[in-house]
Amino acid sequence: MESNYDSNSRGALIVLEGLDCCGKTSQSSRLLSFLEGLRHSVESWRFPDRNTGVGQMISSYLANKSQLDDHTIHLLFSANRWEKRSLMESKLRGGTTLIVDRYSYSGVAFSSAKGLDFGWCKALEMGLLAPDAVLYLDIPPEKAAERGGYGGERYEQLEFQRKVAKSYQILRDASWKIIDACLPIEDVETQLRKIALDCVMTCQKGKPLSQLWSVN
Ligand code: NYM
Ligand code: MG
Repeated sequence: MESNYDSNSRGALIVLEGLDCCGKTSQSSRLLSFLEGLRHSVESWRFPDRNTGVGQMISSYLANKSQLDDHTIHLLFSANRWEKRSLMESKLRGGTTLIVDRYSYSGVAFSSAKGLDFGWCKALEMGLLAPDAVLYLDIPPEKAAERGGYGGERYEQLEFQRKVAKSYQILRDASWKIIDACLPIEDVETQLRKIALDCVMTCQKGKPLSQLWSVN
């Protein structure tokens, strides 16, 4: 019996990554409106998810209201993704596309920029769902700093962001889509729309879910 229904049909996991102030958050919401406008089932997520208990500990650390050992905060960031894993999987399998502002790559890039072992940071992410697309909004750290949006949170300093940019370069693989984030906001948006739509269509047709750290 032939059927048009493909059990692998699902929503797409689309991740936006980049330095602080690269424009991820505004692009995520633009992308959300675009896909909603096309009547796709879509949600916008972000990590850290500050709404959970773990997320509140992270938020307080980022606001310099609490001090934590570097490994400990790394574990919390990772736990914050693990606690959302099953919901993420059910949303995707249910056909909802997720646009996710930061994911495991931020975890590895920021913590390894502090000097934590790269392999150790990556290991904790093993088994989380692998994105169908990683969109990296590429901006020189100096340009991001000029945007003046650093909100006084921990990590939002030029010297540190330079290190994070280097870590992202090590993490990057051929599947990442690198977008020049210095372009006008509408041009960045146009590029993201195209990549995201392709990705949504591919997943709708049927694509098995995979896990980190597989290469797409
Ligand atoms: N961050 C984010 C990490 O250090 N590790 C992680 O796993 C994640 C998801 O949190 N400077 C850092 C990057 C940001 C900060 O994120 C808060 P945002 O997107 O600026 O609210
Ligand atoms: Mg920030």
